[in-house]
Amino acid sequence: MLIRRPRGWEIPERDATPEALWTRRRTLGAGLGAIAGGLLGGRNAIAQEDPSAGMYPAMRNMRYRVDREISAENDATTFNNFYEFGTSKTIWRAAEKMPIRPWQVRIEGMVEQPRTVDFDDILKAMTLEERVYRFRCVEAWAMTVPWSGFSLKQFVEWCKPTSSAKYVVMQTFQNPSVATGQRASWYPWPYTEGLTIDEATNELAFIATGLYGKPIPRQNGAPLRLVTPWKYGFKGVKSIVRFNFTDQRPKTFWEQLQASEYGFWANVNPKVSHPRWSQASEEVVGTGKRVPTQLFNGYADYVADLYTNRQDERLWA
Ligand SMILES: Nc1nc2c(c(=O)[nH]1)N[C@H]1C(S)=C(S)[C@@H](COP(=O)(O)O)O[C@H]1N2
Ligand SMILES: [Mo]
Repeated sequence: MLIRRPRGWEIPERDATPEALWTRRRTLGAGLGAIAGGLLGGRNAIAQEDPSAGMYPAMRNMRYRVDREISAENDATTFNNFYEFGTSKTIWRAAEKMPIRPWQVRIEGMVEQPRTVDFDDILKAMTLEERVYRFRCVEAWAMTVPWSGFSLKQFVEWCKPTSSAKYVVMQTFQNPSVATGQRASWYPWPYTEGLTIDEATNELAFIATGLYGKPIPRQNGAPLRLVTPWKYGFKGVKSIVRFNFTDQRPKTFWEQLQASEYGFWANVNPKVSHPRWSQASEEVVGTGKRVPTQLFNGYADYVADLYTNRQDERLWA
């Protein structure tokens, strides 16, 4: 018997997080932000200096719906993973030291013309939108995050890779004088991640430059970071300075550290346990609740086809 399950983008309006709730929160957030900025300066003053601030909020793309509430902004911006600034989850203050302008991005390898471009020129060339995505860390916690930015597909096409390119490798900046975590020489800095060109041009792959309707904070990977919602969070390399198009599969940061636990593909699968814990359920940060984990983090309709010819590989972290 064939049971037809609605695809993600066919879920009726009533099942998605109500738009009104989000709009109200955003207005409220902006009001509070302005007050805090006036009274306290500090974090908000930094946000206001950002030359891209006027580009947000971007219009939300309603094709991507999530049937749970958007996480509190404070959770998403104070509970982070960014080893360049320390191995704890509270690195947001340390990350404030990271300079994010000027920010040059190198596009190189198998492309028609290698070049170095200014981040703000990339922003101007791309179509900005907002997407609410499920977000699942390999450590079995999860959030629901409104990212703003552009599709990686649009960016890849703009880079003009040649037909020999099979992967796009992305790397974080290297600057141990501000990123003190990089003084720990046993880590394979700079943080390196990669996708196949097929994955990078899947409609879900996204470069986030904003968060909660504002430029993305440093602790979340300013000024640009990868978001691949069907994969574990460690694929989402932050503060990218290099896109290298190549025919060689890269050895990623976590794969170099512990290949038996963190692989190249890192697709979310509740049935395949991490060697040290189960992936069957996840804790939704801020709710105190555990919920069942979904195959490809709920995005199988969009991405399962990418892997039909790769069944002999270790697709699940
Ligand atoms: N450069 C860099 N990128 C990184 C990491 C990191 O330590 N360094 N941590 C990864 C991990 S394990 C996760 S879960 C996400 C966390 O993103 P968030 O802080 O926005 O929640 O970033 C990923 N990207
Ligand atoms: Mo993670």
